[in-house]
Amino acid sequence: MSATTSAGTDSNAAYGHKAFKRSRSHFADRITADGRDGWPVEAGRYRLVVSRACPWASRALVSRRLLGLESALSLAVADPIQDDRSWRFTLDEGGRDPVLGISYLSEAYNARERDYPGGVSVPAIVDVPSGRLVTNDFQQITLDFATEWTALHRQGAPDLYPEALRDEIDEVMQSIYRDVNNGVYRAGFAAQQSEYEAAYQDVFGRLDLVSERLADRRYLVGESLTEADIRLFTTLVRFDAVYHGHFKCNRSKLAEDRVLWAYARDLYQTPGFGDTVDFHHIKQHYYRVHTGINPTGIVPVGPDLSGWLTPHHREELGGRPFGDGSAPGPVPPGEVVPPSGRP
Ligand SMILES: N[C@@H](CCC(=O)N[C@@H](CS)C(=O)NCC(=O)O)C(=O)O
Repeated sequence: MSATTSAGTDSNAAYGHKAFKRSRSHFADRITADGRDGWPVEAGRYRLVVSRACPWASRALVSRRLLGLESALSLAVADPIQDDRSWRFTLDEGGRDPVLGISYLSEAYNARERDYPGGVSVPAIVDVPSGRLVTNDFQQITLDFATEWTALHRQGAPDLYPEALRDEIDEVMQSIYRDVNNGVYRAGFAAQQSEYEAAYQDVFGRLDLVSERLADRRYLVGESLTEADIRLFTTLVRFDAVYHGHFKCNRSKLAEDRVLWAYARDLYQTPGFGDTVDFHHIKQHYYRVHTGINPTGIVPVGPDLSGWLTPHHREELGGRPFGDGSAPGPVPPGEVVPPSGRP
């Protein structure tokens, strides 16, 4: 089996000498309460396809859990190792997603647009009755979960994108996206020394600022969890396992920054965050798929994950994790991350 990816967005830059550039999501239809793009919010109609390795897809996993959308929006988890046809359902019996009946996510892309030339990416939402991809717009999917899927939210779901705080949330997310979420990729896939060094400076310059911001406040914006925390978390949780080594973001480890490490552990231990994370999938994907930057495909044994479960003491800063709401219930039985992926 080939361990290289298809014309993927995350992996291509390392092979040419062009700067890493993230492509825009091609399918940007939105699933909304009023169905204006032809895709109304409807329980049981759509399937969320993720890889637990992927930080962009993991945003959707966290948000879906926090909002209690699990029974309304079913979940397909792809094998963390893509082959030359990209994401596939080899973790499922017979190598097929049991609901969509397909072996490769590309089949849903093709059902939507024949011979689509771009990369096949997760997260993706597929319309179950027609088998067609609806959206792979990772920036919009979670915002729509928070604001358009409200009729299907669980009782006690938090407001992850409160109107009064949107400007501040957007501003914080924008700089974190540029310098941190995507910054680690720019460092990891840099094809020139100068490009790598610039990205490295961006990553740690921003993390230092974020660490200062979080020194005396529990969450990034306001006093409760928001979309901004979800987006920072999905990068922080991967930091020591893959970005520090594989992407050469190695000035320091997350675990060496007192504030960020406590913040990340606080979120990890909050229901809806850590229970979506599979460290095994994360390491397998990055180290085995990106053969341009790790040609041997050897997956490191470390780091020791036991620290993730240690006390963080962030509750002393106050804050109300779920605002007026409450924590989500247990993970649905079929979605529990196996012990191999947990600390
Ligand atoms: N949809 C977005 C972002 C999502 C994304 O990049 N996901 C990665 C996984 S982390 C992916 O599926 N990449 C496809 C590939 O590398 O083949 C894009 O097109 O840039």
